[in-house]
Amino acid sequence: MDFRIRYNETKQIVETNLLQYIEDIKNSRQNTLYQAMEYSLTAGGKRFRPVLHLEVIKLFGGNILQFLDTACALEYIHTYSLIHDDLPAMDNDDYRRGKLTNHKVYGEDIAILAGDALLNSAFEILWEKVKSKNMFSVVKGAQIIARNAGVNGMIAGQVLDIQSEGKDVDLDTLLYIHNKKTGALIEASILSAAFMMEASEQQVDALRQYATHLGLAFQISDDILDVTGTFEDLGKPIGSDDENQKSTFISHYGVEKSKELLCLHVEKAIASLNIFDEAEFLIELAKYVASRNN
Ligand code: GRG
Repeated sequence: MDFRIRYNETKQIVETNLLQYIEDIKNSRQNTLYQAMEYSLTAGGKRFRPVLHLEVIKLFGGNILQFLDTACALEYIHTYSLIHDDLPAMDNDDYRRGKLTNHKVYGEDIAILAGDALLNSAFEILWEKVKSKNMFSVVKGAQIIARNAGVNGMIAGQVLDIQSEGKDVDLDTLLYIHNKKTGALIEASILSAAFMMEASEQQVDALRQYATHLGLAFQISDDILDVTGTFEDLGKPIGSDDENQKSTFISHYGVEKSKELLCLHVEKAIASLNIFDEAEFLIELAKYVASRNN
């Protein structure tokens, strides 16, 4: 298995299908909203969460073409969170993925609404799946996405992240912020697939462990890249965490110790998969998180 080729193939399938759920508003009265949603949906990005979701579907022998809806819903939620995170009221960023941020192109009002619309569209997609499949496993999969994106998940992490700016937070708080802000949607991408494929309790527990360590590794690498990366690779200016006085693994541990922690979480993520016979891609994905440059 060539990891890169397989990743890019799955990513390509996601990208081909990403816009179909909002085609009905293209060239309608809501064309501006469509353009703003399309702008951020097609601005690039690794498609890490939908790829992860579809790879867990494959782990259980599922047909990924039947789960493109959930995969795209996850990318919609991720894209909404980035648009809102970039707003002047939050991180006030001008660039993302090498392009101007949504509000810089469409204005703050439309950017807020484009984010809202992406979140709502994600749940329209999920409700459509729940309705058409009428299966408890699909309800459980959709529920974990709602829960982990919500008040005890990504939004909770974002709130505490904002409230911690400029403060010297303790390690517990740092871990809480990052498990929620970044980890929750990564966990939802994995566990929604596991639930929909009717994984056993033991398999769900193993994947939950994997998700926790993968999420932390992803965040630590993000913090490291904010210090050691380049504008060309990241598509945004480096040093923004420091500028926004964010609590990060770098502010807490420094670069070298953060790199050690990153390796530790990648190792633990991989070890969590030992009950599966065919988890090679997920193992490679964890290693990729440690070596990524964007
Ligand atoms: C606005 C409710 C709300 C939440 C925002 C996503 C987020 C929460 C904040 C973004 C801040 C940030 C840099 C978090 C670190 C991890 C992260 C989510 C990075 C961006 O995700 P990638 O690397 O982005 O998957 P691409 O561009 O590849 O899609």
